[in-house]
Amino acid sequence: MELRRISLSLVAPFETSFGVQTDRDVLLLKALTDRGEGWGECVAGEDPLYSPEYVDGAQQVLIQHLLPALFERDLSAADIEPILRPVHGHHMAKAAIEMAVLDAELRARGESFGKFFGAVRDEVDCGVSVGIHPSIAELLETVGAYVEQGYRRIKLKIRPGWDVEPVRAVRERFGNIPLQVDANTAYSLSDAEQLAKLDPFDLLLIEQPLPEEQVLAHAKLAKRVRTPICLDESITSAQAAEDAIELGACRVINIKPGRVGGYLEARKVHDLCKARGIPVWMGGMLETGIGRAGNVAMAAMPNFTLPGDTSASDRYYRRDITEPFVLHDGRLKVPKGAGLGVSVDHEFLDSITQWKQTLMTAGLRPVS
Ligand code: NPG
Repeated sequence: MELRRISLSLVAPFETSFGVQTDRDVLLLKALTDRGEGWGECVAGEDPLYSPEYVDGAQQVLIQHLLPALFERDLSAADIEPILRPVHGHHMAKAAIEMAVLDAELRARGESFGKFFGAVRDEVDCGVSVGIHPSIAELLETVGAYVEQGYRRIKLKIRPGWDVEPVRAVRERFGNIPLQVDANTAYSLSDAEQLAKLDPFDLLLIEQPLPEEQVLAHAKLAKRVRTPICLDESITSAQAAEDAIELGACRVINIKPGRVGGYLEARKVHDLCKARGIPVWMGGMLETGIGRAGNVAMAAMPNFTLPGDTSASDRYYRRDITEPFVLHDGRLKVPKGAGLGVSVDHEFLDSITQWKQTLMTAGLRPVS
């Protein structure tokens, strides 16, 4: 397995209730197998602000705990989660391994991620996530540009002090566009009255208003607001999804493969939600073209009925490490080639690589 850290600047700062991001420090994995190579992207951020995981920790746990359990075994992607189960948590690190092995496996047998997931569409509807802005005027300018580009849904990041006014302003300016908000856990149940002030704006959903462990509080909040509640951070597995649905904590679920430990668990969340009549949509974690390729493929599954945070490459990066995903009529094409179906621009990748290490079998001998 080759591990690599790359640095990419975002085209614009992205502010959420948990901080401002201007750059991405991405950990990539390349599985080197006897049947070919495969790529994985770890979505852990630089700091543990979205969830407990962060990229330095992911790198450490991969090298010290996860990869040693896997070497010198004849592995299929489906074997990885059971083998790694004794290590608690670290879903984003585990997901990156599974993704790299799945990519190698599918490339070797000439099957695309889309085909593997049972994609029912060639293209997926795309939304865009709009950060907190310094002023309403600047927010309207950003939203206007995305609407112009054809995005099929706008998501506004909110936090206490930046919620009803930006939503009102966007509704007044852009009318009836599909609109939703994301609080990234910034509220408490005592804010129910404030959150109910969003009800008149006909939002598709309010995403993760309360802290991730407060699933019951979400069920209580759901009785006090009309807008459907969607969970993101709280849904760490198919079991967590089942429990949240049973409790009445959410009517919609955001699926992020990294958050649940990989694409195979994400597929279970999709299937469970489909059986329970809960629509899902694909989240985004500012992925490069590698992560985006997998996410776009999964978003072509039948129960992904709402536009995802699967935006075009140029919403994130001036230059991506794969061929760019380009928006056509508010949609991205599902890659058709084997595995992830994208190719990595090695020259560019090497130019932005900050650190690289190859770990081989037998005691994790680093090879430089
Ligand atoms: O388009 O990839 C994207 C970004 C979508 O808002 C987005 N992601 O809370 O869902 C989120 C947020 C995020 C980004 C979370 C980076 C964690 C890391």
